[in-house]
Amino acid sequence: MRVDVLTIFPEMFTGFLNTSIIKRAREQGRLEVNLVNIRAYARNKHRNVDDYPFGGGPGMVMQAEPLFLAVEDLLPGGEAARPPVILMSPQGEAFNQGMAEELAREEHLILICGHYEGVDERVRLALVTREISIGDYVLTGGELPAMVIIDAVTRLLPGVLGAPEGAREDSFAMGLLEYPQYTRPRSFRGLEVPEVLLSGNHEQIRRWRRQQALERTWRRRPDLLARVNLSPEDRRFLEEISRRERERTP
Ligand code: 4HQ
Repeated sequence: MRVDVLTIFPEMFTGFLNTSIIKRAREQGRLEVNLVNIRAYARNKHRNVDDYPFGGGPGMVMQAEPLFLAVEDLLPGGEAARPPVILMSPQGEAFNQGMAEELAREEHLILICGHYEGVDERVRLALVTREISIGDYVLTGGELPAMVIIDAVTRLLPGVLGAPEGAREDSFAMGLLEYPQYTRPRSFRGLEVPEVLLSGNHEQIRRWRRQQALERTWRRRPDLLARVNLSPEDRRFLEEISRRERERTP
């Protein structure tokens, strides 16, 4: 997959792109990230890419022209399918695992990192095909959101994670939160590893993990349960914990 990132701070990506799984995916040729400095497309000699808002008010607005020129430079018309042009914005659709899976099926993405009070509305109207938010809080720029998207998408690309189930078995792919994990030693400062995990009984371990994932999700993120495929055994278990809870707090 190729990802073009339009940014005024390309240096923010250096550590991210040269670390761990993202670095390896790039070395393996599974991910190619092309950092485009929006300032290279500024018209005035000061390389400004922002200006005052029409109508007045505080702050500055990112100009349309440098972003249009940058995207047009990336799409000289040769590419048959137009890649998604994604703007990072708190007004976008909330990013989730389903969107990461969808984006991971694309050959090419263009990510636009905004700054200042936002971007000229004509960028949204005529350039952007999708707006994505990584959460309900305000950041100084779209660079961290772009890295979040690249990270979540890259681990889903074929061959990037060692085991092929590695990416699919995890919590959000199953729709549930993760079960508790333990490693050596068996006893740490008086805290013991649950006996069942040492039992070697794989059917019991599977059931325990499923129940832990169900209970955690029920307690912390009950909203997620609505979209999970629950077996009759899962339903019986959830009935049981909710009955126990009702008895504990009448
Ligand atoms: N931004 N999810 C860029 C965000 C944001 C978010 C604020 C985007 C500043 C200029 N982007 N503008 N949350 O907070 O995507």
